Amino acid sequence: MRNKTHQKRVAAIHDLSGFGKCSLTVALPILSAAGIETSALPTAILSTHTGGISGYTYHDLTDDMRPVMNHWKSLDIRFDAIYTGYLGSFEQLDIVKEFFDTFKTENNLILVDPVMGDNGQLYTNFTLEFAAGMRTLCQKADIIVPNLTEAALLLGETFHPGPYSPAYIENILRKLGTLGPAKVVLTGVYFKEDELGAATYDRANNQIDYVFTQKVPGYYHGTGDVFASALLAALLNEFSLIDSAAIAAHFTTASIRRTYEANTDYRFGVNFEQSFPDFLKELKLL
Ligand code: PXL
Repeated sequence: MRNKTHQKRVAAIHDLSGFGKCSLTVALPILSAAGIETSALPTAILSTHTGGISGYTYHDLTDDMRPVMNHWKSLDIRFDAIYTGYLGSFEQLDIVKEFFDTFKTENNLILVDPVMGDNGQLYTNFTLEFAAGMRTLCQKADIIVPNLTEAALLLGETFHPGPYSPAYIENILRKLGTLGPAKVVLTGVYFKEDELGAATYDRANNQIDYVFTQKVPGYYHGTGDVFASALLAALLNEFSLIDSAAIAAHFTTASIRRTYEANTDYRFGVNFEQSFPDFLKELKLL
């Protein structure tokens, strides 16, 4: 049963990229729309994200993160989930681990999106050394949401482009589960060229499920953040792992399709805002 009186609260630890929707400019509106209070701990402030746009400004906030954490602790703020994404420096991995140790309870959820790369490539500013550090952060998570590039980086394996076979995906899911998280949601999964989706793995009952949607041509920035934020919104609204992944996949695909049809620059992020009515209906909030 959903507790109607307790409003859930998330700590969102991501960068704030002013233009080019991703990270906090995606997480905040999506979680808020789903009725969830969201506190932001920015890891860096950029003029735009770093994907395909040159000349961006970058202000690292590593030195501010511990003071923010300590202030929140002094106020005895509790979180129903801690949601991490793009981290701006190696040292932030340690700070985020401290954040987990400080704010983890028996009932809350740590969701780590191990943002590092896509399409077989590391994002600008990321290294294989950082990937090894990210693996140690994933060990402390309840649920991780890598794409197939990030999964390969976490496992120290070579990235393979799709289409994939169920055996290949299931092997990756189980190996990611042995890193520590009880649940894994792997994105960028497809068995046929015209589909794209996600695979979910629940280590407790060894359950693997899939959700697929019709593939929209092109590659759009910030869609991993849209998916992970919508997934968390659904989980905190008490949907099951696979139902949450399906809700997130429908929301993300609808947002990509609208952006594709509007012929928007793929770097600017997707129009997820106009998918909110359908998203809220799927969440049974409308
Ligand atoms: O969406 C991932 C992401 C988040 N934040 C920043 C990025 C990227 C991907 O390139 O550059 C700053």
